[in-house]
Amino acid sequence: MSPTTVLYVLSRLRQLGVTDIFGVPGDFAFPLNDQICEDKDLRFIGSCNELNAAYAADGYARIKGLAAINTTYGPGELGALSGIAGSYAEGLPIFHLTGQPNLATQQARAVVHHTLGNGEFDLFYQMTAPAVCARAIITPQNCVAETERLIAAALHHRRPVYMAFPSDVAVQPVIGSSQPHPEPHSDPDSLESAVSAMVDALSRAKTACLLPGISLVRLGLRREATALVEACGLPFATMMMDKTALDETHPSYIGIYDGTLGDEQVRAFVEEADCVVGIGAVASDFNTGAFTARLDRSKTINVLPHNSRVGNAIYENVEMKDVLTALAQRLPRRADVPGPQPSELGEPQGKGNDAITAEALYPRWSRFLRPNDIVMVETGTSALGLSSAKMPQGATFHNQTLWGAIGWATPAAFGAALAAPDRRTVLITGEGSHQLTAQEVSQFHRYELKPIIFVLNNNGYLIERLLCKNPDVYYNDLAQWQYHLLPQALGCDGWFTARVTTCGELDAALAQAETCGTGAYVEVVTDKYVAPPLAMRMHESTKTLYKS
Ligand SMILES: Cc1ncc(C[n+]2csc(CCOP(=O)(O)OP(=O)(O)O)c2C)c(N)n1
Repeated sequence: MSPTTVLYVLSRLRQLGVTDIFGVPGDFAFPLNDQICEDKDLRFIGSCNELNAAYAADGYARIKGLAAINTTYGPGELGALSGIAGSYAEGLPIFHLTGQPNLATQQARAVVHHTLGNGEFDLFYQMTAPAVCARAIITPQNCVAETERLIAAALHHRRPVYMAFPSDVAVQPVIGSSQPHPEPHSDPDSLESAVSAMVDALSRAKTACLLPGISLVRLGLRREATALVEACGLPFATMMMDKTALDETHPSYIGIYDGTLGDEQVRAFVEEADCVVGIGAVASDFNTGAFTARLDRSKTINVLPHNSRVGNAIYENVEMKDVLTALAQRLPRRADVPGPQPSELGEPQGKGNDAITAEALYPRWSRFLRPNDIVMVETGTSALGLSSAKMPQGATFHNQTLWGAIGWATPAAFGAALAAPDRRTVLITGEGSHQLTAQEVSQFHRYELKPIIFVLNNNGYLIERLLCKNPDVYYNDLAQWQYHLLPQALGCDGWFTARVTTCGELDAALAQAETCGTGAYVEVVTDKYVAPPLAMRMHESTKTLYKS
């Protein structure tokens, strides 16, 4: 007997490493919900809402390489759509499985709940189109082929895909069979031309460096990229979105390159190099220090997932993995290009009853981090302050640098923690962002995870105060919450919680959070305008940031 359409899809997702599916159940999705729960190798992870489910899946995919969510028709799936769009921007393959009314209902154009009441049933399928790289409405006949097409698309593009199951189709057996699509491979001639051009360019360069980018992480190529760094001996910097693409304790690491807003030594070294090799780095606003980075295209190489550029020449059909491996074999090791030492945040300032300044806070947070931590940092001033904190060995820094949806980090930290329960998850979020999705804190306790959560309470949307015309305008103010009381209300029994307003209290809370052995939630209260230096430089750079 053939498996049902849903069972077929679930078995393929399991083979790819998905063990948890985030979502909110609903009647049109019951056949999917039920079949997930009946599978002993899968868990249905009930989220507080669909947006949070999508963010949790995004965090999970950052650790495991891919993830899945399950929503119901209409309001359910649309709730997730903004999160799915974020995963698209940030290059994460998420499988969005949604349940639809059965075919008889659709054909009768019946007025049923979760519709606009106009008999149109494909509207949400249409709405999802720009936020996914492939989509399908499943039938028994197309299920196998469409599943393989969508898996191949999601893994090739590292973007979300969408599958809709009419509720009767969800439990019907698949018809036919198919094979997984072959993985993409490089065209040998194109690969040879690309790699030769890169080796030539680098051999002519007196100074050179690498800029490893986020796509190598998304493709799971950390090992290959590190091998290249070690083979060629060249220094590497990373941009904001790419932070910890490679280990920051590596001796070849020189720091974050962020145009004129970042470290001047790193800027000068990168921009004065005769050749800069990007490995999937993206020249976005926050990656380029508000577009102040100056990299002459003629002296840059960019190795992208499926093609490469050397100066102005593009080489199609070359896989990043093959290019990295070939370069590691063919580039001579150079010891003649010494780079600067990465800067650190220095000694924490302040003690006892001193108020918590930026110079007190960010160095303390930096010192708190441990090897292999998952560090989830929200959009806002905290991400800017922590971008130049040197991460310990194996620690990975995660931020939604391109999509930048506030509220993402709290559920994403939950998803990441669930994906790697043996690693410590540290979430750092502004209180304004936290207000969007704070209820997802409850899930950590529900699934016996013990995160360490810092909520930076600076009485409003500080990064917006620094970017808008009038910092004190009231749209940047917030309802005042008792943040440190939230874990208890959200069922996180036994957690260590604290609200700290002085350096002494902060030190005590950090020590407790480190050793308490439970989840920890610390509200860090600062003055309204306590901002790290990079946020202040952003404040001074609105002209280039908004290209006026
Ligand atoms: C979903 C969404 N809505 C609105 C914004 C605009 N926005 C960007 S940062 C920010 C404020 C962040 O404030 P907070 O989390 O308190 O951090 P702070 O900068 O104060 O440290 C807002 C509202 C956004 N990025 N995403």
